[in-house]
Amino acid sequence: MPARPDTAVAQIQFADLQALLQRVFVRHGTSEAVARALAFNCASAQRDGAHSHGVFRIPGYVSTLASGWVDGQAVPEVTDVASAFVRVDAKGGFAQPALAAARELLLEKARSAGIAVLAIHNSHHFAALWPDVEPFADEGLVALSVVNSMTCVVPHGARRPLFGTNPIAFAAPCAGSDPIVFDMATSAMAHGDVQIAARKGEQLPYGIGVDSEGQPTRDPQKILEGGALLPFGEHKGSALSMMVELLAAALTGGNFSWEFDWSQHPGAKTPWTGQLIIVIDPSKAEGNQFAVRSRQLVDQMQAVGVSRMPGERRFREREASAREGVSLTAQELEQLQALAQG
Ligand code: NDP
Ligand code: PYC
Repeated sequence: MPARPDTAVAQIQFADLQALLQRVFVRHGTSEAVARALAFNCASAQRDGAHSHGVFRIPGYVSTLASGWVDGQAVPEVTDVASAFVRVDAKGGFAQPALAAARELLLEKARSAGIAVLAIHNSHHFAALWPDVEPFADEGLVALSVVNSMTCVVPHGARRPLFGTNPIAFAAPCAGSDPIVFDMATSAMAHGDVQIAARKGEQLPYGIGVDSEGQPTRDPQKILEGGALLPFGEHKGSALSMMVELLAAALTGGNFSWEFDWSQHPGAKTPWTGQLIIVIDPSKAEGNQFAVRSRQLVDQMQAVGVSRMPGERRFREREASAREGVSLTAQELEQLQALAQG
């Protein structure tokens, strides 16, 4: 039978997608707890149209688990270090279950001290970062997170790649609306989007990456095969990427983006690094008016012409998914069903 074209769209309810992904993860070697955390993250990204970190990532998770590079059964070890500092050793497993294991303690500390830090190390993060911070804003808190990834970005002014694509995610409550959330790679483009462009045979704008000779290229394949990405905004994005390496690796005890060697694990795709999350309780701030002040800021931004807030596209896609089901291609759905069984 000819393969179904990859353009046919399938709709699936969010809960069903989550359950299907959970079966895929368990079938390929994770514990139920790890599967739950990863499936929620991945299904949420697909639901919100964050396609570079939705079901597109599943083959990478599966090949990584098969390679023995990540421990899908790891049980994170949480340490209560100080009044506002929690440390988690993810034990070579994924970062999301490490966050889940420490979340209650982190919340308790943030509410009592006004601020708390969660430092995760010995962890693999292969996902969008906003699902890690947005739930804190839903509870009235402000959250900032950074994670470093794998060497593929040339620091501004350098000749060779060193940094990862190193995203920064931020979430804050806003009175009368969804929280304010942004989540952005500090590279000119996320590695996942370069892969998607290569798969589609599309050219990129200049300024995204270089080829193996360090020459500017618009060809995503050349960036992926021996080339590298550039930071966004030249020295400014480069400085932010450096900050992410410091906070996510040096401060947590995790690997810098260049410090791990996965060459003995063919199929390994998940960076083995660290993640930092800072949670602030704005009820401690002067006047306890943070969410109202957020609203005023958004209103003023809109008054001067901002027609699209960061996070707004995702919230719109989320509403559409709730009405019509989460979209993926028929081929992706068939692949997930096969992976859940075989
Ligand atoms: P984008 O450039 O697509 O978006 C970055 C942010 O800007 C989002 O919050 C987005 O909101 C917002 N935005 C986009 N366009 C506009 C606009 N025109 N006006 C106002 N706001 C806008 O994200 P990236 O490609 O940089 O990152 C994609 C994902 O990759 C992230 O989720 C990131 O966490 C993930 N990633 C993960 C890594 C890891 O190691 N785990 C490494 C690198 C990236 P909206 O969401 O509504 O579109
Ligand atoms: O898209 O750059 C990326 C990325 C790296 C690790 C996970 N996603």
